[in-house]
Amino acid sequence: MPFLVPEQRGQEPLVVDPEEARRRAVDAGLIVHNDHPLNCETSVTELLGGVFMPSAHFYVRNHFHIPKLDPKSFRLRVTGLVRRTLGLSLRDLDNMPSKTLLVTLECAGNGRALFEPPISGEHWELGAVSTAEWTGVSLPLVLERAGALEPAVEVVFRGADGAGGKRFERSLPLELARDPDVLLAYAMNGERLPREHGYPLRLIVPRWYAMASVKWLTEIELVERPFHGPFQTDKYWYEGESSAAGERRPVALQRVRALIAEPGVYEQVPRGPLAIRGVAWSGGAPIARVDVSLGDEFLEARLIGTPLPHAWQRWELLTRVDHPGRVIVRVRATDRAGNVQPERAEWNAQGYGNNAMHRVPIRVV
Ligand SMILES: Nc1nc2c(c(=O)[nH]1)N[C@H]1C(S)=C(S)[C@@H](COP(=O)(O)O)O[C@H]1N2
Ligand SMILES: [Mo]
Repeated sequence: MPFLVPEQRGQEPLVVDPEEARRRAVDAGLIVHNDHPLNCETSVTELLGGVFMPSAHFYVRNHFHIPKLDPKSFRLRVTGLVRRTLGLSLRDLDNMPSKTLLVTLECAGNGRALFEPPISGEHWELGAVSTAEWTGVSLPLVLERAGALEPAVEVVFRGADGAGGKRFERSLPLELARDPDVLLAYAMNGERLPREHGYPLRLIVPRWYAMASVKWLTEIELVERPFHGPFQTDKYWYEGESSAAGERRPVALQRVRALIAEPGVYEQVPRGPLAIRGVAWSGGAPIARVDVSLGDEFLEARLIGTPLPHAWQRWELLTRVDHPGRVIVRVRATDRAGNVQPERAEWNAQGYGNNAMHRVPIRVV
């Protein structure tokens, strides 16, 4: 697929120079899977910075080139079944009450590379997940201002990115769009959104897999029928599972999951005290417990800090290893709704929701 250089104008949006975007990702130490469009993940050992991930280290998942939107002419259009059609400038949004939330985004394909038999699609290992502090306007405020009309059942969110007549667009049922924690975010970690992450405006849908969090958001349309765009109808379904007998289920909330950030894969650790640390999250409910095993039995890890409703939970286990040799460290998270991470996630044809227990082999010396 040919890409547009920034100077080209026409039907397709202006785009960020892909080479420049790739260089920025490489310089930040991201693992690049694809540069046209840019797709890159964080190394798992880096997930354990502070509570949030510096924006330059946050994974990037794009389906098209990065559109280059002009902040001066930018308008968020709110159309369809509304009493008043709106065209909100960035200043209009800045002048509305703002809300800041820590939210973990995870790509539904995170862990796809670990499914057996292998699945085509972006080969994410485990770093297509991160947490940031997002600031913006609560979506219901804008919906109220526009005034939803009675027959509306869904809200469609359109991104400015696309190619060949296809755009990235997804919908949410109107009741979900009325959740005050769904944000029209213009800032990430206290600064304007980087271009990669949706500048100047993106949706943030807490606790959902991140395909719902539409970047470069330029239009919101209220519609009276379920929406059927390709990113809604063809992609983001659990299908081909042996247990589901031909049924398919839409990908929605993030499944419960923990990752071990420390020690790293094949790390050599000296005999004696050993600290095992990582993060855990679930779209279903806050994390209730994290258990770690170095053999057969599981030991309960300590949860660090206050649990946040939409962001990952850091955890640690301080233990000992006294015998030299290979050890497999495994971790299993449980959320307060009782969802427990499985040993293996069920294979599905598009490779989504792989929340299998994370296993990290190490060597005790
Ligand atoms: N407009 C637009 N929004 C998008 C996408 C996209 O390609 N275009 N990708 C989605 C997917 S699949 C993911 S996982 C997240 C990634 O967000 P990030 O790149 O800020 O990490 O954005 C979502 N929003
Ligand atoms: Mo994704």
